[in-house]
Amino acid sequence: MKFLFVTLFPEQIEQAANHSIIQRAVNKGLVEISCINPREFTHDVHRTVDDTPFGGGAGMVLKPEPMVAAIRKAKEQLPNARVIAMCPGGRTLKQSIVEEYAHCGQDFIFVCGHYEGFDERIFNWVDEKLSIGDYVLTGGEMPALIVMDAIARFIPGVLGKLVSAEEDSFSTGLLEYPQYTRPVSFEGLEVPEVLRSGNHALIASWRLQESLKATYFLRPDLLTEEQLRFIEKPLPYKMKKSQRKFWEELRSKIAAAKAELAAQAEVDASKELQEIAAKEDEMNG
Ligand code: 4G0
Repeated sequence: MKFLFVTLFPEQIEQAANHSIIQRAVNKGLVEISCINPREFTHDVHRTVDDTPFGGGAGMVLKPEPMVAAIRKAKEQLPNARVIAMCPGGRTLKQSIVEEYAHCGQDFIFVCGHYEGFDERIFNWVDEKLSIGDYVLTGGEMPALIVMDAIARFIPGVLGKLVSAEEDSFSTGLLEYPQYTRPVSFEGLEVPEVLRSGNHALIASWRLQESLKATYFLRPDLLTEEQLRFIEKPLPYKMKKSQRKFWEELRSKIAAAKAELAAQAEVDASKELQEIAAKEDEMNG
């Protein structure tokens, strides 16, 4: 898969491409990375790429002529590419978008901006605006590199043989379950017994329960209606015995975790009261 970056700072891209997994992918010929610098398409002595905004306001705006000339050149080189402009106001990236990109069979042109953004007219040469999250950075290069990295993981051969991006927790739509490696006991903290049992069905069930539990507490917005209903409401009657056991176990896990959180909150509150009392004593001599 080919990735072309339209950027005023190609060194930033080249530097990132010379590291670990992405570099290996490039060396294996699985990924091709190149850059086009809009500054090469300026004609004045100062090689001007930006200017002050019409209507006033702080900051500079990227001029349309060099940007569009660079995008045109990029499209000549990758005629089958999707042209994506990295902007804070774009559609927010998530794993399902990454998967769609990875499987669409197209190459990618990332248009990276700086300053206060692009002249609006360049978007006539762009397929979509994309953001990696609700924050503003000094340039679109890091966001574009993040998008490339996320896509590249899906190209067969980029990750190790035994790892598959398709099996990522996020591709299941849930948060990841806890992982452990040797030693079995570390500073008094034990690896859960079930993971050492060798019972693969039990392990799979434990992992799914842990993923569901973590998602329920931290990102309930990721759960489907059905998953939420199963977790929160008493179980419906028609269900296989093993299935019923799974959800009952999960519900009791969640109840235990909730009780632990509540107990901790109580401890924290009483600590705080003690501290306030101690400070008052101090003040009153
Ligand atoms: C375009 C993307 C590009 C417009 C780019 C800034 C964050 C992201 C840039 C602006 C970026 C992101 C309007 C400030 C360059 N920062 N969240 N900075 N404006 O993906």
